[in-house]
Amino acid sequence: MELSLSFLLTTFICLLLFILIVTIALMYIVTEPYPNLGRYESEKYYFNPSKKEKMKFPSIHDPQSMDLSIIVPAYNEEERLPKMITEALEHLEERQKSNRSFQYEIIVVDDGSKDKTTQTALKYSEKYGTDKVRVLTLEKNRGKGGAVRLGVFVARGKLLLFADADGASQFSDIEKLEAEMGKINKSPDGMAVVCGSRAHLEHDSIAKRSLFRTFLMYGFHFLVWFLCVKEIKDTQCGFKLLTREAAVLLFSNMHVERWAFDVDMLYLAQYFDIPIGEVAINWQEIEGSKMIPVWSWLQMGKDLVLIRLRYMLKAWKINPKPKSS
Ligand SMILES: Nc1nc2c(ncn2[C@@H]2O[C@H](COP(=O)(O)OP(=O)(O)O)[C@@H](O)[C@H]2O)c(=O)[nH]1
Ligand SMILES: *[C@@H]1O[C@H](CO)[C@@H](O)[C@H](O)[C@H]1NC(C)=O
Repeated sequence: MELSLSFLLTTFICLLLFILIVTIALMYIVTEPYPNLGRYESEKYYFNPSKKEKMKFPSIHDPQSMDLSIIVPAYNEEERLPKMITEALEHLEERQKSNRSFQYEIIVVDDGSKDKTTQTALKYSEKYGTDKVRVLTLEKNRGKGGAVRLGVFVARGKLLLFADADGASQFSDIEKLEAEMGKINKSPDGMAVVCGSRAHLEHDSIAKRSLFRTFLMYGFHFLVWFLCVKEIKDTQCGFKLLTREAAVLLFSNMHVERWAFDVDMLYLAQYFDIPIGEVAINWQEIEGSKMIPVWSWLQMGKDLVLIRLRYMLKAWKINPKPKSS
């Protein structure tokens, strides 16, 4: 009796170990160790509507040639983009008026939209010139992370901000992010990340949300904290500022192109000991979010586990010196 029990137990443990080893082996076999940083040929150009010609984008590996690049990932955003971009342009133009040497650009990345996002954005290229507004139209939908990455790779700024097209954040809050950046960016290689944060609004949103959504929210926060990112309360806010050096390193190594890309990026920032700041910003819930709650929460949970596992097992490799392509 005793013998058979211990035998059963041993068999069970062996079986578990076997399954674990097979899973890890499979993960190694099916996982690409480095992210695919390739682009289609057409994604290396932007269109100048005034001259009606295609122009080649510069590279993130070139030296910086202006102060600030705003990268706006946009997927089917013809409705929401105009308000966001107008608000941004107003703010940036105002700033340029008070300081002539301040130079900026906005890069709208159309993530393979089915609507007229590109045409909508090109109107601003025409009005403000392609030195200020450029449109990168992706051949296929990649997901927000993939869209931001390709925007980063053609940016000229010393600082890079990515901002959602829905205008949920108040654009002028960028100055809060820059102020924090000034405080934490002390290293000689100039690497730092500042995240806009909605953590201070959590109490209000709990009042408005169903119990179930609140539960999902806390579950997600716990998983992020437990598995991947300990320093930041709100990893998902679509308003983040990076130095050029940090952007090259992080976006060349980021493996996730869909929702969990923020977590991947911050996980890597922690790995490289890049200082991370978090600043409370104003936020408005905007109609038309494309998230399907339960399904995307499940997917994000799965992504978080996989991110941690793949980096831990070194199935995903990290390249500390991304070379110029
Ligand atoms: N849903 C979705 N958004 C994308 C995609 N690629 C880029 N985006 C942009 O990512 C930003 C956030 O999207 P949204 O659906 O508003 O997400 P939420 O604000 O987190 O609810 C917007 O600027 C989108 O246009 C994509 O493949 N799917
Ligand atoms: C004006 O902008 C330039 C470039 O961003 C900056 O170096 C300079 O400090 C600014 N001057 C003032 C007075 O803010």
